[in-house]
Amino acid sequence: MTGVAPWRLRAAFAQRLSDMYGAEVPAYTTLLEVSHAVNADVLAARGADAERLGRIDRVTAERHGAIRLGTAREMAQVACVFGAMGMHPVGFYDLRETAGAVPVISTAFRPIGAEELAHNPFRVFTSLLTTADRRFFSADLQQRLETFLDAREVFPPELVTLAQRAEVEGGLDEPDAQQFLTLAVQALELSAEPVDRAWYDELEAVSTVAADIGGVRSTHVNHLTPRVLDIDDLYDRMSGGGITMIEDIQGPPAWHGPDVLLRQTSFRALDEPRAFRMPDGSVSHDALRVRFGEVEARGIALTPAGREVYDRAVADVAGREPASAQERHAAKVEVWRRDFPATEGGLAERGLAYFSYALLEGRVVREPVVYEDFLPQSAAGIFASNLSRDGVRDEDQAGVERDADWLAGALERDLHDPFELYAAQSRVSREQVAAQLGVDPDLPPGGHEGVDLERPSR
Ligand code: OOG
Ligand code: NI
Repeated sequence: MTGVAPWRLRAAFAQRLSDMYGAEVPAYTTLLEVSHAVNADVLAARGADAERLGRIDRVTAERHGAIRLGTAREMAQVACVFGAMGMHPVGFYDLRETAGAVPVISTAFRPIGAEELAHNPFRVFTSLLTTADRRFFSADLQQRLETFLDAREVFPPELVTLAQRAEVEGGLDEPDAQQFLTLAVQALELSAEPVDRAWYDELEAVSTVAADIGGVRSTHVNHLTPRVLDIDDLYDRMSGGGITMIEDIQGPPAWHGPDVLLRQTSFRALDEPRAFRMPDGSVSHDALRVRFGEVEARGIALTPAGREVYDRAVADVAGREPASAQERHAAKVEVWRRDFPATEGGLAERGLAYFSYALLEGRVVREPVVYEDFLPQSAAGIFASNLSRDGVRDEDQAGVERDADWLAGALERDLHDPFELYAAQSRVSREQVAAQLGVDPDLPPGGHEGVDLERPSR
C-alpha cells in the first residue's frame, strides 16, 4: 500500500478535529494557547528532564477526544472508522456505579504499539448508553429510546465502506483518504438540526448524558483534551484568566515524587446556542450546556500491584470525607507520601510501575512507560462536575450486566487489556537488552552488575 498510512490518517484526523472544535468552542482555542505556553515554560525551565515522559513534539500534538454513542451498531461502526486510523479499543470502564450515576460503559480507541504512539498518540474515550439498564430507563422508555436510536444514521455508509477498505488494505489512496477524513470529521460536528424539546427534556429528567446521546439524531465530539507538562500551572493560569475551572484536579496529587497515571481537570461546560422544535411545531432558540474543555497531564503506567496501591489510596482519601478541594488535595498528598515510593527506582524495585530498558553507550538505561489510558474514578468526576444535575438511578431495580466481553461482542473485535499492552512493551525491551548483553532476560535488569539504570542526564 503506497497511499496514506493509518497513522497519517490519524494525525490528519486529530488536526482537522481540533480545527473544527476550535471553531465550534472558542474557549478550546484559549485552552490550547495556555497549554502551549505552559509546555514551553516547562521545557525552558527543566530542559531534557521535561521530556522524560514524551518528546515535546509528541506532547504538543497530543489530544484525546470524547464521544458518546447510543447503539452497539454505532460502536461497531466507529470501531471500523478508528481502526482505519490504527486506533484499537483498549480497556473497559463502567461509569454507572459512580456517584454521578452516568448510564454508560466506555472504552478508549488508541494506537497500541510504541512506534504508532510515537507517530501520533491520538485517542478517543468512547461511551455507549446502557439503554437496557432498568435502574435508569423504564421498559417503556427503553423501547422508545432504542426505536429512536435504531432509526438514526450517525456514520454514513460511504464512511464505513472507506474505513473497512482502509483496514483491509492498510491505508487509502490520496483522494479516498481526503473523502474519508471529510466524512469522519463531519460525523462528529454539532448538528444544526432542531432538537425535539419534549423528547430531550424527558431524557434529561433521567440523565443529562442520556439526553445528550439519545435526544438528538447525530453525535458530536464532547471535548478535546490537550496534554500539559504542568497541570497545576495551567489550572492557575486559566483561573487567573477568568475561566471557571471545576474544583479539583482529578487523579494523583501534585507532590515531590514521580507522576503516575493521569491527572485531569476541566473548565465548566459552556452555553451553546441550539435550535429546538417545540411540541406545537415551532422552532425556538435556547442554549445547552454539555460540552466542556479538559486538560490532562500524563505519568507512568502502573502495574496491577501499583494500581492496587492507587485504588486503595483513592478509597482512603474518599473515606476521610474531605470537605473542600483543598482538604481533598491535602489528604491525597498525605496518603501519597505514605503509600508511594518517592523515586522511579522505588517504583521499579517494588514492581509498581512499568519501565522499558535500552542499551545506551554500553549501559542499561531505564525509561518510564507512559500511561496511555483513562481512570474510571476521574472520568466519573469529569462527567459529574459538568452535569447540570446527577442522574437518577433507581436502586430498587436490578442493573443490566455489562462487562469487557459484552463490549468486545458489540464492537465485533478484540478489546485489549491495557496491563497486557504495557507488560508486553516492557518485556520486549528487556528481551532486546538481554540479547544484546547475552544474559538471561528473566533477570531483573537492575540485577546485572555494573548496570547504570539512570539516564546519564539524571
Ligand atoms: C467522557 C468523560 C471522561 C476522561 O478524560 O476521563 C473523559 C465524556 O464526557 O464523554 O473524557
Ligand atoms: Ni476526557
